[in-house]
Amino acid sequence: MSDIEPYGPVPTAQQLAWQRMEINMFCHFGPNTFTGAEWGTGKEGEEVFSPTSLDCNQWVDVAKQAGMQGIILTAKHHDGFCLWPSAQSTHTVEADNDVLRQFTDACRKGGLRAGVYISPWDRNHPSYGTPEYNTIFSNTLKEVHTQYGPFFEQWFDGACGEGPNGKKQVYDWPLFESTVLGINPQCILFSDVGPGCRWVGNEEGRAGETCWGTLNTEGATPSDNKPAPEELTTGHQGGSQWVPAEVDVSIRPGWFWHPDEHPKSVEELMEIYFNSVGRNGLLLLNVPPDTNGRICAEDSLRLVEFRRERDRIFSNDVTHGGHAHGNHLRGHQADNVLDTAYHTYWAASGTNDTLHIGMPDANAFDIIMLQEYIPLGQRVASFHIDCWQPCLKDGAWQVGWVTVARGTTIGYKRLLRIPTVISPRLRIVFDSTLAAPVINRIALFNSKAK
Ligand code: FUL
Repeated sequence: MSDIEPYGPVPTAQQLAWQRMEINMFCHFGPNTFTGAEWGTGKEGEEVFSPTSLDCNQWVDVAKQAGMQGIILTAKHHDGFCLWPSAQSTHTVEADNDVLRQFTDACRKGGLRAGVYISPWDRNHPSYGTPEYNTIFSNTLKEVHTQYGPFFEQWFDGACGEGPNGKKQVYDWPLFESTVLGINPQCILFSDVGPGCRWVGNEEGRAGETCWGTLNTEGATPSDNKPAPEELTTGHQGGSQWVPAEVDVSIRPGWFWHPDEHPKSVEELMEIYFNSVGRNGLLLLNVPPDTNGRICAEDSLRLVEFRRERDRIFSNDVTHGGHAHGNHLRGHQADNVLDTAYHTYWAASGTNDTLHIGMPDANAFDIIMLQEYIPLGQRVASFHIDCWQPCLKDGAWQVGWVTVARGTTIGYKRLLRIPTVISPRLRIVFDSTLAAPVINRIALFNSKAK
C-alpha cells in the first residue's frame, strides 16, 4: 500500500501484471490455416484441419526467444471449429488430437502464461442465433476454463458479421463474463470495452498518441454498443473504469498463415512497438502457425531480429550515474525515477512541479522513456521536455532551455522519438495534470549507438 492517495480508477493487481508483460503472442490457427480463408464459413469438413507436425513447444520457444511472456490461442474462431474435443459442439478436433491441451501443457512447461480466444460469433453451431446459444457458449467457456485453465486472458472478439440474411445473436455478455470470472477471478477479459482490457479500435498496431487507461463503459457492450473506434484508440480522460488498451496486430497481412504472405520488416515492427508499448498499450502480436503446426522459420527469425533491435536500443540508458530533483512528497524523492525498481517513484508535491535530470556528461540521445506509476492512477494530460543546450536568443548564442519534445498522456510507458540531442541536463515540465504527477521511471536512449 502506498502512502500517496490514488487518483481516479487504478489497475487491479492482475491488470498491472498484465500491462507489465508488454508484448504477448497471438496465434491464429484453425481450418483457415489450410483453406486460405480469413473467415471460414463453418461448413469446412473437420478433416480440413490437419497439421502435419504440430509442435506447441516450438511456439513457446519462439515466443520466449522473442521476449514475450504469454500466448493467446484461437481455440475457436468464427467458423466454430473447436481446437479441443468440446462436448458443446460436433465441429471439433478428435479426442486424440487435443491442440488446446498440447498448447496449455507447452506453456506451463515453458513458463509462459496461456490465454484463450473463443469467438462468440459461430458460423457452424446449429443453435447460433437463438437464446439457447448463450447457454451453449457459456458452457463452452465453463468447459475450457475448468478443464484447461487457468488462463491469464480470455479474448472475446467483437466481430459479428453474418450477412443481411444471416443469423444475429443477442449476446448475454453478463453471463459470459460471470462464467469466466466465477471460475477464474484473476482472468483478464478482453473485449471492445473490457472489463479487463479494451480493443484499441484498429488492427494496425497503433494506440493513440493520447492514450488513457481509463474508459467510460456505462451502458456499453462489446460489438454493437461500444464507443467509436477513435475513442477506443485514445480512451477517455477521467473515464470511470480502468480498461487499458490492447493493441492486436498481425506480423503478416492476414491473421491466419497463408503461403503467399510474408512477415513485416523489423522497421515496421519497431514502428508498431513505439506506437503500442510506447503509447501506454500492450502489444499482442499475432504470429500464426503454418500447415505443419509450427511457426515458420521466416517469422521466427524476424521475431529474433525484432528482439535484438529492442535490446540494442534499450540496453544503454544514458542517464546512468545521473541525478534527479524536484519537490517531493513523503520521501518519494526524484532520484527514484532513475532506478529500475518498479515500485519506487517520484511523487510530486504539486500538480505543476518540474522534474530535473542532470547527467555527469553531455550525452547523445534520441529516445525518451517516461513511466507513470499507474497503481496510483493516470494523472498526466500534457507535458513538454526541455534540454539545456546552446541556442540562439536575440541574435546571440547562449546556453538555455530548448524544448525538444511535447506529449500528452504518459501512462504505463511513453516512448518519444526526437532528433538527436546532446545535453547534460533536461527538465520535464508538466503542463496539465489531473493530480500531482507520480513518475517511476525516466530513461534516455540513443538509437544510433552501436
Ligand atoms: C477480428 C476477427 O474478425 C479476425 O478474424 C481476427 O480474429 C481479429 C483478431 O479480430 O475481429
